[in-house]
Amino acid sequence: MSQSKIVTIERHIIEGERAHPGATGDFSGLLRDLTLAFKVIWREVSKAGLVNILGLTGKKNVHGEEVKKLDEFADDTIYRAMDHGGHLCVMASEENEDVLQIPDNYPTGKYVLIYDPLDGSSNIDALVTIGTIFSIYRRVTPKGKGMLQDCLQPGYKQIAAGYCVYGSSTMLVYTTGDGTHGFTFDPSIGEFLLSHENIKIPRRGKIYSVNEGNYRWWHDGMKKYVKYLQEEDKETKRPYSARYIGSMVADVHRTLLYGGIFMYPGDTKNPNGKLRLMYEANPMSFIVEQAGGRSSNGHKRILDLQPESLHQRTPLFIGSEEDVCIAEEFLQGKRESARAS
Ligand code: AHM
Ligand code: MG
Repeated sequence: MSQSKIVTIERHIIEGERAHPGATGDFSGLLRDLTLAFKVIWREVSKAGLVNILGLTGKKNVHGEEVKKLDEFADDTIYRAMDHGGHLCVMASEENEDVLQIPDNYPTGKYVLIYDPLDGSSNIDALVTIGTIFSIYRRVTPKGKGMLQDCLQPGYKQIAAGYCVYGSSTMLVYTTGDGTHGFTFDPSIGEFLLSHENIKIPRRGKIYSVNEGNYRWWHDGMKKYVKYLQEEDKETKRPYSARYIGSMVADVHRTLLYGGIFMYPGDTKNPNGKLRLMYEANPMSFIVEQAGGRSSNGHKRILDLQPESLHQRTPLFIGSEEDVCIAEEFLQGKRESARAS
């Protein structure tokens, strides 16, 4: 008989909470509500090609980008799944300029939810893998409705983070600071089942992932690093392969499983790159660090950055410990080529 146990995400969360004496079950309730939202989003995403849901709404989000219907649907679904549970005091979504308040008629709780409802949305029409990303913090204000300061906490204060990738299979990956675990969705029973317990990212990979179309705007260190990855060296398994989906959640998911590095650097055109600290970089960094990987803006650990605004952007270098360390050496000008200077 197979020795592998069948564990749903709900059971995993409850057992994780049991390990913490004094836990009220509040946190399990929060994650359970979120899981329901992912199932609802999965249902819409998986029939995107069948129904007349694709196409632009004609509106622009706070970053000036066109919003697709599925983004709005996902944004709305998470808010509606989470506003009434009594677990949260405030939310913030990548699609909304300001924090999202809990309605007056519902109780408030001690947690803060920050989410990117549908990352990689420019790929929706091509049926490429996209995903939802989330971060959970404990509130810092004492009670009642939460405020901006509850959201603007550095990433190391996250108490949980995760993402749900809607791909050829759908998978939920999360951490509460006790390792990174993956659950594959079985649509026939409507459950996320433990499939990847305690994920460990390889110490070094052989894949790099970056939008090389931006090469002309890259800084010198970045250009030299990518050249280094393309040189031949048997010992370090170079040249690396290049893979870039253009959907961060999918690119980082692959990096987590296979190793290597995903990068969205700052450059002369966009000094802070494209990705958002609160919605994308912080949760992915917590997940990757919990799997033994590393994440940085080239100079500092992402999780140590003090956010100043909800939608601030940051350069991101994330993946295998050794790969990110070498990238940092190039970016900081401490290394120019294969040999350390
Ligand atoms: P989004 O949240 O609006 O989808 O934008 C973020 C996405 C990331 O998923 C992806 O890594 C990046 O944008 C791709 O950007 P680019 O097309 O500049 O390479
Ligand atoms: Mg995004």
